[in-house]
Amino acid sequence: MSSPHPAVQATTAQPLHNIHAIGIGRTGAAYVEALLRTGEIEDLLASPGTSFAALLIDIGDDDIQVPDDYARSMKARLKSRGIPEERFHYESVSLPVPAKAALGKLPKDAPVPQAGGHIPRAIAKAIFTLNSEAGSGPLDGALQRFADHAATSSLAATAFIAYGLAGGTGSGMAIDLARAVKGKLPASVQLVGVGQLSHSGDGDYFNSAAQYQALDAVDAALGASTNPLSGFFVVASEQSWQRLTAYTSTGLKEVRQRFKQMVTNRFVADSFMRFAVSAGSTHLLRALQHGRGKCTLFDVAKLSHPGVQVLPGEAGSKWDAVLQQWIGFVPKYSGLADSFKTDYAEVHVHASRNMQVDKIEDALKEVVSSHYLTGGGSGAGASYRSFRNEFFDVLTAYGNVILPGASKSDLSAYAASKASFDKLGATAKTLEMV
Ligand SMILES: Nc1nc2c(ncn2[C@@H]2O[C@H](COP(=O)(O)OP(=O)(O)OP(=O)(O)O)[C@@H](O)[C@H]2O)c(=O)[nH]1
Ligand SMILES: [Mg+2]
Repeated sequence: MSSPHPAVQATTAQPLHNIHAIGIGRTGAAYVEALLRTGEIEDLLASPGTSFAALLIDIGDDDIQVPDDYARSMKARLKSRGIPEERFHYESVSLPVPAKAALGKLPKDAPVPQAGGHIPRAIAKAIFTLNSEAGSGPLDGALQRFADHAATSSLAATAFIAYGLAGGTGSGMAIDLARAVKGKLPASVQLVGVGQLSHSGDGDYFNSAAQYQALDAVDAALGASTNPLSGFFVVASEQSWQRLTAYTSTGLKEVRQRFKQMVTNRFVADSFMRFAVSAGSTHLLRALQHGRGKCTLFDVAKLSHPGVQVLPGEAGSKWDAVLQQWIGFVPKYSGLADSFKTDYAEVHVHASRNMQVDKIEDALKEVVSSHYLTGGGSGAGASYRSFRNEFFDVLTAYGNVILPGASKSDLSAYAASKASFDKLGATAKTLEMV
């Protein structure tokens, strides 16, 4: 699927910008997969001098196989379009869980987890260290090859490190990995973190203890003198989950739940990466300039889902009412505490041409400004920008709401995740605490 949105093709109007990505764990894999699957990167690689490096790291290989397939077919597509294959580098690394003795100092009663299940953060971190020995560790080699490929292009670039904040594998490794790869990347490549928040359909992962520690680790890294990150996007998935699951109750419960999880996470990851590469990454670079060393909230506010609440062919007035209703839900599901205020907001609306895009833009501006901008949007220096894109699916509308300047305590998930952490016993706490 490739977006018909014309700005994507407008690569001659602005300097080219390369995008690279390292995904860790299941969520990280979805972000890398988004770049391999949606076609925008492929179009970018048609220009001489560009490059794209992708690296996937996980413990176990359950969540690596599908992106591996997409990488193989992307290589084939590049070949069929006559695009030099050497512009694209892809590698996936599946790490084993070693014997307990190899994992360093752990509490005596700590169970050794199974690859494929949740790996506590401390164990993920230990596995990272074990495989990162300079010159010989498999991760050290993979990071070096990733960086070497990024260095084959002299264009400015952004390399993402993407992962799920609520998991253990990605969140336990991400910051150490950021430091390790930063030391290998050329100065022309900035490193940017992307951490996805859990949502209320996530079962045990929802506001997990790991998420509390993960947010602490991001906060600490951004504040450190050795901060390797030029920005950090916290991606909120709750509204996409709510929009898919509200009013849908057919199907077998187990199957339905897994399917909805997959659809939500793919939608959110695709939306983020579509934003990151759009308009030659000029939107991404502008948003990062407003980051001010804090987190930038990226809320994928889904407003409609095909065939839910409104059916194809139903009157436009019904569409309008549903879109307005879900715009009103933005503050409820954004993941930001009510007290959060910032001086800049930008919103990217994606809707089909038969929806009333003006009305969507106006309502989003009203809701986002009044809730989050200093002085309700009229404060000194407060600014709001809106962009519209035509979406290929005529029954889907969503807005990416981008709000920079958030600290961990501005995220409602922080206190909720801390409450999960506080409930753990001493051993479990030690295992998530790094
Ligand atoms: N159920 C489900 N959840 C997903 C999927 N893709 C991403 N997630 C999200 O994954 C988050 C948990 O983090 P993971 O990415 O699974 O964690 P991990 O880095 O693999 O770490 P582990 O806990 O060790 O497996 C949850 O908040 C989910 O929303 C998916 O396809 N299915
Ligand atoms: Mg995992």
